Amino acid sequence: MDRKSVSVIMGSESDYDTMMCSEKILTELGIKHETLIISAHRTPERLYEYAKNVKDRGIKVIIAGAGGAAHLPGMVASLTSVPVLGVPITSAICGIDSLLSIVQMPKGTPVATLSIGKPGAQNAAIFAAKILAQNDQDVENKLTQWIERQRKSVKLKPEAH
Ligand code: RP5
Repeated sequence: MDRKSVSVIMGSESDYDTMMCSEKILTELGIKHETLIISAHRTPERLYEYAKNVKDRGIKVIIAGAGGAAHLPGMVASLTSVPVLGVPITSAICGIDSLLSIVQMPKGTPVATLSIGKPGAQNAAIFAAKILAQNDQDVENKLTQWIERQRKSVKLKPEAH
């Protein structure tokens, strides 16, 4: 499939160090994706245009990273039926603000919220792959192989023993 199926968005270029962890896993799984900076409070028009068109462009899952007040994932989710996976970016208060902001969406506009920082960005990509795998055998196969490699990488004992 040539079309990009996952959109990775973030509120600032400063989020990219975290969000590149999503990109890395999507690439490993052969999932075509795009990466964009969309600030909910600095570029609201860009946010609106993006969210209104994202489904028509064939995007199946959105991974949205944001820090601080972190309203990007929720705002995008309010404008599209494409599922949004939120990644709280580490902030001045360790990302607790970002986590609570994203996870505490009021009823009616859900954002599936991952853990803070790079582990969350990685898991968001794996979760996106699991969603896509429901209708894509190639993604299912690559994901199964990826999980198997992860399983094999865990040693039984620490190196020193
Ligand atoms: C949020 O504010 C971004 O998602 C970022 O995590 C945070 C800080 O942005 P910068 O001041 O680094 O641009 O909008």
